[in-house]
Amino acid sequence: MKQLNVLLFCLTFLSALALGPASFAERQHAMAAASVVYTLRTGIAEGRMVFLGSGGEIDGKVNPDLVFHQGERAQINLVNGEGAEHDIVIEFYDVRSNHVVGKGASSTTSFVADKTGSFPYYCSVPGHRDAGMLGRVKVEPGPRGKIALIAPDVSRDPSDLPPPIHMRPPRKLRVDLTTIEMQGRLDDKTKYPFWTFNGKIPGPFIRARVGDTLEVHMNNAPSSVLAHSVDFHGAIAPGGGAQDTQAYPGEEKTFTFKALVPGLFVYHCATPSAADHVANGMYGLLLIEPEGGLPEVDREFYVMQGELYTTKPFGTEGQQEADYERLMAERPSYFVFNGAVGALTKEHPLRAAPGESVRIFFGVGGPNFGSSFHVIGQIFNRVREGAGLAARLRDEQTVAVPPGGAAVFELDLNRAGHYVLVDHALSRMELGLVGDLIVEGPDQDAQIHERRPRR
Ligand SMILES: [Cu+2]
Repeated sequence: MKQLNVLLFCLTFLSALALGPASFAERQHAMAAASVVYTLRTGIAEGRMVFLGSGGEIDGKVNPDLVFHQGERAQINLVNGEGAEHDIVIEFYDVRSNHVVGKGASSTTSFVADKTGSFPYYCSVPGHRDAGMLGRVKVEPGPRGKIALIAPDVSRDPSDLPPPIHMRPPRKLRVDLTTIEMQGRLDDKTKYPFWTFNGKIPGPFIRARVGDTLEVHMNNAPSSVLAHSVDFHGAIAPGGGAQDTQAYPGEEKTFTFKALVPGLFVYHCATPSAADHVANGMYGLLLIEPEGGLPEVDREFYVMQGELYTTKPFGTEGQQEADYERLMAERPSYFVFNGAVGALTKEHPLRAAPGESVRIFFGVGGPNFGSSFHVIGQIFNRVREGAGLAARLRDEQTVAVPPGGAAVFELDLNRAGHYVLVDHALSRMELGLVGDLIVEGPDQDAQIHERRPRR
């Protein structure tokens, strides 16, 4: 999973040029063009304590060779797979990671691979190197070749949500969530190692009514590297269920809660670092309908916004990887609706007909940036948020939705045309954040510029 990365340090390079003549070595360093990421998991194999490769070419290999090309920025993620204390050391490069203490703990270390050769990496906890935790870093001369790109669509179709509940007594509902780490299409020619609920972003739209009891089955796929969990903002319980649902790869956890408060609520993975899990795609919406449901509309849609932090700039083709430093600095490289660039334009635009009323369940996964949600060419006739999802706002142009927040937007469509979903912080359009609402058919002349009855 964590494999090839090429990150241009343009600014460093430009500033190196601006500073005038520098030594060849300094310029080489400034031009250190590339970042390559490997993930190692500690474990036991053939009765020995070892590092196990995780993802990509090294997946499942014992003490794999970590191959870099000269000048690449090397990043090694270490995940504690069995619980003993470990670290990773590469003496030649003076690299020492933080110790990972306890199962599931992780650390990241990086260096510039500027000298070619073969160098040992090992665990420096006394006895562990001799017990088997020893491998090799290989730094090869010359640039790395291009990689093939085939990755599935991870974006959820915004029309993929359950129908309204209407009138029925409260009952018990079973909710199945499976956490899946997978390569997916981030852009036309770019893939990314997403973490998902049920293989799509956002996760499944969960629909209940007030008074229902939700029995959540949280399965962490056996192919996962990390622990995952789920925190329901609509569950009034410690952590929203996050403590009860922490699941290691291959485990199932259950958590039951009663839907006490009607509203539209975000759910998300809450395994540390939660920001990392959310940025990688682990969020979704839970609707708890008030008794009797919401007023009927012609169409409903499900849209969520999030941002990604990648090792290479927006628009780079090939393999992208998560950049933890950018995440901590809150410097996103992509903003997306429903998980990927083009999710709501090329892949799954919203479609409706003139004369129809549409409802958009809109939430922000984030993890760090809210949305100034706006539809170009439309005014929100009704906006529902807070107490009982009453239409608190009417005829609004732009509405702020914070990270971990959600609101219901209703539009009465009269005129055919192409309308555009945006965050009105419009720079984000250039970083992938745009969706299409395509209204096709004859205009409803009688309705144009007329009000529908108040709901
Ligand atoms: Cu997670």
